Amino acid sequence: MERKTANVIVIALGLSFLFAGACSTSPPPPDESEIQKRTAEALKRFDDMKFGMFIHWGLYAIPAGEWKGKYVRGIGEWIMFREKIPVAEYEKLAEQFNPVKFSGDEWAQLAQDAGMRYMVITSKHHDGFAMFHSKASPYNIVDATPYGKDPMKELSAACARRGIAFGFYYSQDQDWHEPNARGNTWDFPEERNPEIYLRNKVFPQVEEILSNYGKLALIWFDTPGILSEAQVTELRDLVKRLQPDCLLNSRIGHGKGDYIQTGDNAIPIQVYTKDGKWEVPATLNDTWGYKKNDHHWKDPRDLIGKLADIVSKGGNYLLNVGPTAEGVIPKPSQDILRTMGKWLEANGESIYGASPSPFYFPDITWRATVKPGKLYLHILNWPGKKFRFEGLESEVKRAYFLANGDEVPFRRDGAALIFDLPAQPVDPYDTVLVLELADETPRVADGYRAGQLPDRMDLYAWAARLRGEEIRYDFDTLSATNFVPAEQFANELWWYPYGALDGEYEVELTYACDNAEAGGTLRLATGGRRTPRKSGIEWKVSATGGKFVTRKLPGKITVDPKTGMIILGIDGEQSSGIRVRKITLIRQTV
Ligand code: H79
Repeated sequence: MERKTANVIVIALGLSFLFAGACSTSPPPPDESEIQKRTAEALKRFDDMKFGMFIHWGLYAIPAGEWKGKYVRGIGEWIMFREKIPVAEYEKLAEQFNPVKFSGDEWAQLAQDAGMRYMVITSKHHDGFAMFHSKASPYNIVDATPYGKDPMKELSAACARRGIAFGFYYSQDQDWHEPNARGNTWDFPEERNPEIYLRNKVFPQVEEILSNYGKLALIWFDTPGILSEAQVTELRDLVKRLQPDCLLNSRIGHGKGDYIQTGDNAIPIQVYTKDGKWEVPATLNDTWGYKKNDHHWKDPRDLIGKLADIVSKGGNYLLNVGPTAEGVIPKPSQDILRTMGKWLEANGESIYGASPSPFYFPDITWRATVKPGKLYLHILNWPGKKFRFEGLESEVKRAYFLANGDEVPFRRDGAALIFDLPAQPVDPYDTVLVLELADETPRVADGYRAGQLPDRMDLYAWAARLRGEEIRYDFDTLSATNFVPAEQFANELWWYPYGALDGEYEVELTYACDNAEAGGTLRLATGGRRTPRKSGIEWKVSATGGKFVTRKLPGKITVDPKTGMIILGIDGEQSSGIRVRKITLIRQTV
């Protein structure tokens, strides 16, 4: 089997050189101004979609987070890397891959039921295995598995029938199957010649995915690393020549993308519009590829709130499912997504095609989206029967709940509006209150506009990425808990400023701690994804008698516009029960 594969690779090598040669005689890419125009139009369509389905599906769904009887921590599709599984051994998984329960129609129907307007699926992840029929490499689902069919044909067609935009994820830089790509250090020598890998695999395969599956809304590249700017430019030109309307994400590298990805599961803390369109790739549990032991499903309340939060800040939400090796999307994922779809059925007007908030967000009570003449207030944490909303100067002609049309009484009190709300939310996840305005675009009072942050800023646990396998968020107490120490992947809160903060800050902590839980060390640090952490504040956690209190921490942290994240961790064997509701940053004026 290995010998056979090797032979086919040699033949494929020869063919693909011919193939690459053929490209140079095909028409040149459209001129740059035409590309820019088509890209701007595609971006507008993409911006309107707001919500998409990400699908991570590959050979890693077979081990499903377990290798040789042992549980493997971390994201499931990284199992080959984490366990340093030799190519020859990992390749054998293909012989078992037979997703007889796969139905492109069912997957596309689920996306439609969820209110998702686009879909992005792994055509090839870091493990190098093509989930489509590739002539460029025999290591693909048609030629190397007993299944022998190309599921991407069925899936792309099912999406097209439903008007769901379709795109492919393609790992262009890491490929653990190839000696000249980045990533596999356990099988192959250190020297790499990515040019060989690009000519023989990436360019031909990207040409295949652009040629055989209809119109692609986008190609989603990932983890840029060793490819040069010239190589990435060639990759971009290839895509734009074959499909000028196909968008490229920023993870193509070297600033050649058309729109930005935030970090995985990373939501900016405030409205973020200065760098153009962006998208948050996010998981429904703690993995992308299927893991049989990961039952840490996010609450629909969290996900619907995050959708409103992201759209309020100018982003799209790309939410992942990890189908099994049989081709089934796990039932909990399906249930969660259909719950989101129900909410969108009633409230989609406030999401699709909406513009971001003109206000900054002082807390987690509400978020805001905008359409001509309308302001949508997404009430995520019910404020009780009186809701005081500050900073809107435009005259409000009418206020009503989007889900049922019920009028909401209100009056003005200077710069504030006071709404009379029912005692209970209309929707348990996000009640949308529509304000019909006398103005086409809302006029916002000075001091309340997005980008005008006050000197005291709350960062709530809800708005942080929960990082680690044990940490949990609790809606009743609005707090994160279970800061269990872990050797790898510590349980932490990560906030992403994305340029919103700049300066030196003192910090207050709002938290609850029983006597028995006190004494551990709380760490507050800043860092980037590629830059080392800068230690900020260390503080011995004191007991609060179990009640929520706010305490000033000693020292300061420094955040500049380039700071990737603000990190809060608690070390201490006894500390897991501590509850963290928020930190408050107090800007120091020089
Ligand atoms: O496709 C998904 C991930 O597989 C991919 N991006 C999303 C969309 C991704 N590639 N790299 N990363 C995410 C960062 C991964 C870092 C880690 Fe690890 C991989 C942490 C644990 C496994 C590298 C290996 C650092 C520690 C071990």
